[in-house]
Amino acid sequence: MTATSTGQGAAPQMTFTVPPLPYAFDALEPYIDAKTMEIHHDKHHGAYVTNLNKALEGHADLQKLSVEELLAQINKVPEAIRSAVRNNGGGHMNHSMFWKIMKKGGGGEPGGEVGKAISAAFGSFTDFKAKINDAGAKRFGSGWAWLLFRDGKLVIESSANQDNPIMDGGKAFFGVDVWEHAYYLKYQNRRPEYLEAWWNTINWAQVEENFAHAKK
Ligand code: MN3
Repeated sequence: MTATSTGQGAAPQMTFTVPPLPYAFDALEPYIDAKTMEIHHDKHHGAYVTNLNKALEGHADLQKLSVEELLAQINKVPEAIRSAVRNNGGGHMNHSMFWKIMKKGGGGEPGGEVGKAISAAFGSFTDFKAKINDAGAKRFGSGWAWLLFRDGKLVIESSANQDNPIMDGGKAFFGVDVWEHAYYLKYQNRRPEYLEAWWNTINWAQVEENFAHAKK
């Protein structure tokens, strides 16, 4: 792919960047190993951002949009770059949320408004957890399991590849990556074991914040 020069006097180009991981690579040990975090953040997320920026080269109108705006109107993106924007933009948006909802010493049960909303929608935290694990385990191939608002209701869904519920009107604020790259080094084919361990990393304060934002 050839790089496009913007030339002198052109408006500054918006390019997407990988947000720094808000903790050390080994912060989520023993649940998620340091090597997985390093490759996942630097290489996988890095590649999504590089490829998203490449896809948008020469599309000044699209470069002005946030990744959320791009994906919410993915069907209006020119067909020639639509798949690239969908996959790499989705990858960028999904992982940007994923890093933030984990932390060192996370886990436990959610309190606050999100805790109440989860119990009201799914019966109990235990039931909710089982439903997310089930959605993640049953997603064939690569994808994500999500907690989202759809038509004003709190629901659990899974999506393929890097699709995000925003692509068809959902507002996801919590989710888990079930691509093999998220767990294979430590868990190999044991996706349910990874999912079970992952709950010990959750940053519920961040999820509460995401929930308040998504609810609006
Ligand atoms: Mn991933």
